[in-house]
Amino acid sequence: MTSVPDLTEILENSPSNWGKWGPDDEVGSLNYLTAEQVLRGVSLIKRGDLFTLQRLIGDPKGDPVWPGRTPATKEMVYDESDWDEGGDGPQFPGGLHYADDKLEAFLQGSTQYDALGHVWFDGKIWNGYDARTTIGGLQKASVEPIANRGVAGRAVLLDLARWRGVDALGPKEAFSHEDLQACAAAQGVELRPRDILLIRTNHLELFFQDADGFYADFGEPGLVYSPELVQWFADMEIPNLVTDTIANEVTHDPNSGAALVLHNALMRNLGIAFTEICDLEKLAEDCASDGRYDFFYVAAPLKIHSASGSPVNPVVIK
Ligand code: UVW
Repeated sequence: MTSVPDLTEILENSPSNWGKWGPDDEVGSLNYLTAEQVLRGVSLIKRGDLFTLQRLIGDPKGDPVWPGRTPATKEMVYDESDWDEGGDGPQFPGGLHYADDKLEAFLQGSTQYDALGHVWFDGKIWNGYDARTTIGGLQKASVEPIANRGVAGRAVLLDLARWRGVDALGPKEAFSHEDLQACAAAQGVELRPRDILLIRTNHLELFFQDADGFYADFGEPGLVYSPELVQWFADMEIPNLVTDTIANEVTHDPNSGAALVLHNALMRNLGIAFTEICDLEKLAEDCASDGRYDFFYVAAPLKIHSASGSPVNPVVIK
């Protein structure tokens, strides 16, 4: 069995943005999305059509989650049956009845923003904070500062599945930043510095067709690590990577065998925000029909204290 190098070795000379926005920074490359960038995004609103990118939580067809996580469960606390004879529905003057329900959910178990402190190696999270600050809840680089800040700017959809002429990318299919550039060129859209990148693979379609098969030899398609790719993301000052897969990158690096290398190279080291498990289908249909792949993107995860991620329903306006 060949041994897998550890992330320390793989990313030894990888670029880092630690300290770039000061010793207390917790939002990383989202700092690139200045007011000027927000207005650049807003200027792309031409028709006023909205696209929401969140997948349904509690989808009757199933919720795709990272292996080891479980889909959210929703439970009714009160419904009309609680006011049947013998029921324990609270009695209010005037006869009010109401529905209440609660959710038990992995914060990374649906469309979500990862906190920058979500992944690490070598005992350090984003900006060099000690990984022990994650114990009992993230004291540093939780999702809270991202939620307080919000995210908005020009975004570009890179429809990798359509560009490769397939309905959906298959397991472990890798692509590079050069593929992103070629896809953009084929779509007739320019990739500019500080763009939010949305990548469509439609891979989760395979989960909805056959969930057992999807998990049997789990390996998602996605971007694959190379020093050149990481440098390209750094040079382009990409603030946010948004995809329709569970983990935004090829699960195991086909070259080294290491898991989730880009979570570390892009999120931990460069501070790029990751948004995962999006539904890009309606947006992709629209882009294919009007030929316009750039638009305004806006999102804010939920404000959850010290959390490593949070559900979100990003909105695109064309
Ligand atoms: C893991 O970190 C395992 O996955 P994700 O980023 O998809 O939440």
